[in-house]
Amino acid sequence: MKRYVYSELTEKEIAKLCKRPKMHFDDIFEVVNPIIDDVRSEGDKAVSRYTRKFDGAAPEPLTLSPEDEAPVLNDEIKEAIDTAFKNIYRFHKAQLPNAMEVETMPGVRCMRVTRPIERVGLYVPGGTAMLPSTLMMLGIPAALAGCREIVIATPPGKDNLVADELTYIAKKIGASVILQSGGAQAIAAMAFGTESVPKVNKIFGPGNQYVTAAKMQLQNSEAQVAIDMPAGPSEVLVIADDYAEPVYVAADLLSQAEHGSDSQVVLLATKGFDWDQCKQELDKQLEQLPRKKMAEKALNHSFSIEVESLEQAFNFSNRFAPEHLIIQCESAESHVDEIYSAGSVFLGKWSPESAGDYASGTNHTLPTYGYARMYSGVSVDSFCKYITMQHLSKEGLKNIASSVERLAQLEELEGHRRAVSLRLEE
Ligand code: HSO
Ligand code: ZN
Repeated sequence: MKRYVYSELTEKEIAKLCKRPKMHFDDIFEVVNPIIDDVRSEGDKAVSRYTRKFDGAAPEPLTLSPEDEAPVLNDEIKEAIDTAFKNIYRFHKAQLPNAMEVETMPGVRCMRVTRPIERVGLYVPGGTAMLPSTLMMLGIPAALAGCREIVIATPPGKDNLVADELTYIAKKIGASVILQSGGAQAIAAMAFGTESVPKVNKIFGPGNQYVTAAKMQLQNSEAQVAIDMPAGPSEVLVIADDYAEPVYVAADLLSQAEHGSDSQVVLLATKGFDWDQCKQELDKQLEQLPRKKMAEKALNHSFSIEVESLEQAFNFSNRFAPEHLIIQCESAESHVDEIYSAGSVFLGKWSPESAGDYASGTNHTLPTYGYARMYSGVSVDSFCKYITMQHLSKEGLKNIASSVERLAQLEELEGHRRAVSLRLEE
């Protein structure tokens, strides 16, 4: 990990460190666009063909109904999932929005009601890791919001089967369909709908560059589908002071680095932090990781900065806008007001990112690539729409009439003015 000293960095260098590596989508679009076109015109047939081609699997049937599945899990795994499920459910249940009504002027009542997005598609990546946690993070808020149809897409394993952990969770969230396919073909199937896959209104979930590219293309297409957020590699920024435990700091950096060789890992620490021990721990703990190669590559393009004060650290962190921010400082909670941009924050030395990744209750589908500056992570809100309504009494209309009429005149929209004046003429 490269180490910089904050006070020696120029403004230009700081800006460069906050930039993420450029993603090159042109080549990927060339692969993804024909897949999208084929799925649109041929439906299931194209989805199966591409699944065979890219995943080397030919699941039959292409879709499963969770209702008909009888997953078998050992007690320990079941208990682990159930504990996480309960906590995620509790935290997300508290997010359910309340109906709202405001009388803005006497007789003018404005209301807002919430409705679920009817059909949603949840993408659960396969590839280098099977991710039942991601299905909980997407499925639980979808179920709480009241989405009528929940479609899951996930690449089949080499044995042509969807993991029992996934079918177990699919049943708990009341999903109606599991599409046994991944990649751009699965995203296109959910966006357009096929013979066996219902068309959805919004697609959620992380994925590789092909999945991301397909989501980007489809949200701007005739498919009329929304997506959760733009995606980039996973990332963590750790802020550590003299009191931080180097062993834990190293472990947290590695837990993010093992996600992929493109993971972004950043450490901001004071001069008094035990840098040497942290470096030794990184080397030592890295050796013990089965995904050592991936984590090592991620660390090679990661960096650390020695800061003079925590104020400097928070300034940089807010500019960087990390997906995860871990604060290992003496009184971590006292810094909450200094945080403006981050996907999810972990306060104090007993709060590893892994807790939020799996089981504490917060969501792990978060904005990456600096998008925490303007996006939030997935929540119940992501599965809801808000509809405003109003009711005016005659008195109410009288009360706002002059304002509406004058503004309509100003905009030279006579029809608008008349819709009010006509009513009040009698
Ligand atoms: N840290 C990942 C989520 C995850 N971790 C899933 C383990 N499983 C999100 O950036
Ligand atoms: Zn993780």
